[in-house]
Amino acid sequence: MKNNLIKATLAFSVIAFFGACKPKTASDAVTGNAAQKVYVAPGEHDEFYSFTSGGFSGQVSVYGIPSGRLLKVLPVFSQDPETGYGYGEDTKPMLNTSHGFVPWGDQHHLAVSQTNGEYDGRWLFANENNTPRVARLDLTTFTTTEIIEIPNSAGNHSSPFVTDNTEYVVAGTRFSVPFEDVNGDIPISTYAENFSGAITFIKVDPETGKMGIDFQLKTPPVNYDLSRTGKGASSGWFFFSTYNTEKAHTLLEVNASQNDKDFILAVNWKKISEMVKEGKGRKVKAKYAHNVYDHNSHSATSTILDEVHVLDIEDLEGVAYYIPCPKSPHGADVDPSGEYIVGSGKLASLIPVFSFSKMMKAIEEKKFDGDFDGIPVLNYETVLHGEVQKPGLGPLHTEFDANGNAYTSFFVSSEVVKWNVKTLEVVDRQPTYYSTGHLTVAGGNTKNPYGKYLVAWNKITKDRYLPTGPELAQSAQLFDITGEKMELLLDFPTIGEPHYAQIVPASLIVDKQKRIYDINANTHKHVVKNEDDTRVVRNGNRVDVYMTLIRTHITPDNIEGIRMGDEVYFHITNLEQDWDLPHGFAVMGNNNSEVLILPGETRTMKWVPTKVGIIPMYCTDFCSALHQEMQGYIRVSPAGSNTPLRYGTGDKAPKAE
Ligand code: K7E
Ligand code: CUA
Repeated sequence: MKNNLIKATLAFSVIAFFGACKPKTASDAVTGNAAQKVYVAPGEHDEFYSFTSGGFSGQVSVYGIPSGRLLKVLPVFSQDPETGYGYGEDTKPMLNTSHGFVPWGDQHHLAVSQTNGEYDGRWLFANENNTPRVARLDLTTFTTTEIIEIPNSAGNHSSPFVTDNTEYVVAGTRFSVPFEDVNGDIPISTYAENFSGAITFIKVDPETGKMGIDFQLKTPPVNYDLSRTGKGASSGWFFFSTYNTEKAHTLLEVNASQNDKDFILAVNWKKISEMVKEGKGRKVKAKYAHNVYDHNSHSATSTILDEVHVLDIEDLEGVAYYIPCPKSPHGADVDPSGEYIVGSGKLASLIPVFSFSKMMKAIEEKKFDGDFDGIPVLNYETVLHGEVQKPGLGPLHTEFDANGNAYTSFFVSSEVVKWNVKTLEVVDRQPTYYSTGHLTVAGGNTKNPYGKYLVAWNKITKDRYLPTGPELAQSAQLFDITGEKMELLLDFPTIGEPHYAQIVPASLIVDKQKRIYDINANTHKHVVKNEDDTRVVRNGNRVDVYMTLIRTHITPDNIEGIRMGDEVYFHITNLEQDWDLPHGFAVMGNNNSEVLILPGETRTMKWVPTKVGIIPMYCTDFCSALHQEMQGYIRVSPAGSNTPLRYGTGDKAPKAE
């Protein structure tokens, strides 16, 4: 890596010295017109959105491509003080789980909804590893509108991946665990007998996008890493990479790396979904949360469900097969035609490419090498299209362009390698800085990739940016892939640790953008649609403040009669009906966060006074020239005092008695 860096620096000085001519070592340098290719002039828009996972930040960030400009961080699985997501009373239910309120998540993979194997730009699905969940974001508002928990699962890593018409979103478990209907208070060493894997199929309503678990496959206790849906010829199938076929429960780095080959599990989901319709399977008790946000009531609800439909995979005939795949495969990726399935063994020194038609033939002719826990194992050679020889070290993920090329990321040898899917020849390789995890080609997992750009999402940054103490921002690297050789254009830092991303043409999304919420459609339980209806209501020690915000005052902005021991709920409606005019709201000492209220929205913030006296409140979002005037006071009296409840703004503000 050091060498690469020195070469790159040298090459760069060569360019600087001789102008824009392409140096001999162009393979690891930036060419003269790179800046032009990523320059999006002020006021111009990027051609693509990149929805990028935030890893341990739990959020999703949105970048413009090719500029690499950060457009927004979307709160999904973690509380967000910038918007109040997960802090305010109306969004808190989004983070409810069977474990109670979980304010953080580990977000790795994203999937844009598809129609006919292409992005349709309607929804974005996001996984959460730690407390297994799948979220759906609405791309008209760029907000999280639904989160469903995955029971019988732990470490929801092989997720979320969608079928070619978004019939299903899948969620494969990383850890095998005992199912919830068996007593889990058992020795860990009984892993092989008592633990199970789970692959969950979440049905998506084609109109509303609403999710519900249709069925779960109970499988042998292996770890599921990643997956891809079939398309074209292989439409109706799903491919899951597995590791730990050794069934180890300790020191996996050694014990789960014993077998020469693990598996890619091929599953005919279409057939299984028909079996479910015909009544196959059984109900299993399992607790999981289903959280839904409503854009009219501007509120979320959380429901705890208690049952899932389970099918034991070994009981199913003719729908599941194992493809042997060398050395703990990470990615399992399907090319645009649907014919080729690429396995990426983390410890392998070659890339096996499997043929779907050969697989179907082998199944027909029953060419099996025995079985693994009751599931037929296909013969490696029989289903192999071929191997990419000496591609690099530590292949992780592969995406595709529209011209028959594949692009694979290499963590250990720190590079991106382009190879031809049919001939399996390496076409080009470019170093990355450093240790790439995922890579994303625009539309690279669809039937018709857009190609043009590739982004390598790197795990290690080292010296790419100005140092920022012991922790550095992760680096993303943008390549132009329109030519035979890939060309490095740009580095840009990311939020959290990026894993996968989806790069989507802006044209699929921009026209559907919502600009305001219609105040007339607001059905929030505590909405106030004009200032005359604002009020403060006491009920025992609960005080409800029905409040409005409009440029540039708060109604009511003077409130008296709050007492120590009260619980105060501010229900705040933003009366604006113009684009880009949020107001924010905060009270001194409020121990949650501000709430950001968009035009036409209502938000509820809870506040418990902590001392007697005068407490200021104000608008936190710079909304007009007189934003700084958008403020008010709350008078807090001792517990049991008889200060009357009085409130108002301007003429209506309480006067001295
Ligand atoms: Cu980062 Cu997809 Cu969780 Cu590979 S995974 S890098
Ligand atoms: Cu409203 Cu600042």
